[in-house]
Amino acid sequence: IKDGWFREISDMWPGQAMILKVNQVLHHEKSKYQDVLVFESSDHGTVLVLDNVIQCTERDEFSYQEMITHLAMNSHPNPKSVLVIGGGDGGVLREVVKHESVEKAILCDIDEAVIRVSKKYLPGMSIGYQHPAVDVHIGDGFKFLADRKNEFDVIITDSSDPEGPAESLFQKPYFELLYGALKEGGVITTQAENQWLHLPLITKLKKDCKEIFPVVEYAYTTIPTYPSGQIGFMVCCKDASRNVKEPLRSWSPEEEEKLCRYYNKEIHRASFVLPSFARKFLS
Ligand code: AAT
Repeated sequence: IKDGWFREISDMWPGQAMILKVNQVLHHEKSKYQDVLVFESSDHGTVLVLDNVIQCTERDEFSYQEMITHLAMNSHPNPKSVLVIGGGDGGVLREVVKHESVEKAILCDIDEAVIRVSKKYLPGMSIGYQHPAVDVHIGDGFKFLADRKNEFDVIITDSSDPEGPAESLFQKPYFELLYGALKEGGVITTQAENQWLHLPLITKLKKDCKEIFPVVEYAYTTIPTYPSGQIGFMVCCKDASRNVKEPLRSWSPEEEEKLCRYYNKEIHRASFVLPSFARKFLS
C-alpha cells in the first residue's frame, strides 16, 4: 500500500497492475504459508489479499464463485458429495449448498488464517460455513486427495495462483488425484487463469487434463478485480458422453434470479465460447 492505494504488482502479469483505493487496513499478518491482508476499499467493499494478490472483493466475487461452482454442479445429474480445495473465504461453499441434492460438502484449505479472517471480515462469503452439510479440513489439498478414492461427485479447486502454496495444484499429478477421488460420472472445475496473460500455462494444463479425463473444456468469466478482468476454469468430466458446455440441470428463471447474480443457463453455454486467438490453442 502506497499513498492510500493498494497496488497488485506481480511478475505473473508484467507491466500492469490493478490498484484499489484503501479506506483502512482491517487485518495484516504473516501466516504459516502466506502474507494475509484484509482492507476496506473505497468502492469495492472489503478485499482479501494473499501474498499481494487480490483473492476477492465484496463487489465482484459473485462472478467467480458462482461460475466456478455452478459450471461443475450443473454438469452433474445429482451431486451429493462435494469437495472444495482452497476456497478458504467460504464463497464457493455458499454456492455449493444452494444445490439441494448436496448431502456432504468438505472444504480443504491449507491456511487456517484465511478461514479465520474471512469469518471475521467477509460474512457474505463465510456464511457458507454455517450450512450443516459442511465439514472443514485444514491442510494441503494435494495431500488431502492422496488417500481419497471414488468418493466425490464434484470437486472444485478454488486455488490461488501457481506461485506459492498452490503450485502443485496446477500440475498433472494433481489432476490424476482428482480423477481418482471422483466417483463415476464425476465433474471437476479448477481455477485456470487468464487467456490474455497465461495462454501457454492454460494450453499445457489442458493437454495434461486431456491425458487423464475424456472430457476437458476451458470456460471463463469476467471479473474486474482479477488480472486483465477475466479468469478461466478447466471443467473436466469422467463420463466421456457428457457435454459440460450444456447445463444438464438448470433452475427456473425465477429461481435463477433468487439464487444467482451472475450465473444463468445462457452464460453457462456462452462461457465456453472462446475468442479466436485462444481457441486456436485450446480446442
Ligand atoms: N475464492 C477466493 C479465491 C481464491 S482463494 C485461494 C485459496 O487457496 C486460499 O484460501 C489459499 O489459502 C488456498 N490454497 C493455496 N494453496 C493451497 C493448497 N496447496 N491446498 C489447499 N488450499 C490452498 C483464488 C484467487 C485467485 C486469484 C487470481 N489471481
